[in-house]
Amino acid sequence: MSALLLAITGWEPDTWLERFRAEAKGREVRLWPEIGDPAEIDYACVWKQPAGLLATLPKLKAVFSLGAGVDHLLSDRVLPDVPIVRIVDPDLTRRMTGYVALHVLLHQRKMKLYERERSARKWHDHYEAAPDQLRVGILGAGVLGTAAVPVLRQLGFQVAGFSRSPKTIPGIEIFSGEAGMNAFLGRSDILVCLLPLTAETRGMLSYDLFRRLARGGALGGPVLINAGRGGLQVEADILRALADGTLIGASLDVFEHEPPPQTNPFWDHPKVYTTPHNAASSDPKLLTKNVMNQIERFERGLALEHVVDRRLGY
Ligand code: NDP
Ligand code: OXD
Repeated sequence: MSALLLAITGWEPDTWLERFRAEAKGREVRLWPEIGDPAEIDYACVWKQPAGLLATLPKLKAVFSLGAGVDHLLSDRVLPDVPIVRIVDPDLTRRMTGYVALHVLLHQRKMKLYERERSARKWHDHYEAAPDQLRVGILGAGVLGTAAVPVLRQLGFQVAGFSRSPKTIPGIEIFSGEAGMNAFLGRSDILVCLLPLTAETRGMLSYDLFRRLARGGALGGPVLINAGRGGLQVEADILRALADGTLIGASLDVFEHEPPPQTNPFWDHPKVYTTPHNAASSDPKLLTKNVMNQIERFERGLALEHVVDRRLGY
């Protein structure tokens, strides 16, 4: 018997179960907590799985995160020593590109101001900085960050990126290292964060970092867009920076606590757009095939793709 286990919390599991059953070609698909005999499970596909669960599966060959991020998975202290694979998929990537372009434009086009004026029935065309006057900085120039670059450039924005290791991406400057970080932040009017949450990146979006962003840019001050993880941001620092003008606006798709408590000030902050961690949602109708293709490759003796480096945490 060879079975695939789905262990999903925080998302509705029914469509995943239905899709995996349709795609799994004869393999039994089980949904946690109905795991049956643990020794029959070869593969686990997870989103925020219960801690300790994976270590109880003695024949496990690989674990698949049902999203691009794996912080939820790696926070389990007792993981078995098998490959951990994350989602890299054109659908998810396009969704994130759409989110990034949308939010960069919302800030460039002063949509908060127009929303306020609309509710006061005020008709006034304000000066808007042209895209080519604005410098977007992609903090985390990985799969998702890099994909947004050509779209932003097509819209006219000046774009640069930052990655942990030095790399080249044709047509844009990629910064890395501590000196690179200062230069990168100092040329960013709109900071788009698409970092993974790791021991190194936790709390990186702090007041100290916001202070190092570009001053005197065409928007009148810098803007933060975070679609990485809530643990990257220090929310008290974002509030302080918005209050004293260190930031003039923000778009937050992710939060320190999700869902944020009803008392969280971002719910109705006049300078902030919030969304419920859906910048790039995983679509079970498309991503189940992605995971099954990987399993087929693996069973044909080919290497799994997009395997996570546990030491780096992403
Ligand atoms: P990648 O692994 O492809 O890219 C991560 C990027 O971050 C890389 O450029 C990497 O550098 C850089 N990085 C990692 N650690 C550091 C560090 N300490 N300092 C500076 N840069 C660093 O991931 P993806 O692009 O696929 O996804 C990024 C994140 O987006 C996910 O981890 C997840 O948290 C989030 N996400 C959010 C979603 C949402 O709906 N809000 C949906 C999907 C993902 P290097 O290139 O050198 O490795
Ligand atoms: C992901 C997410 O990591 O949806 O894919 O957050």
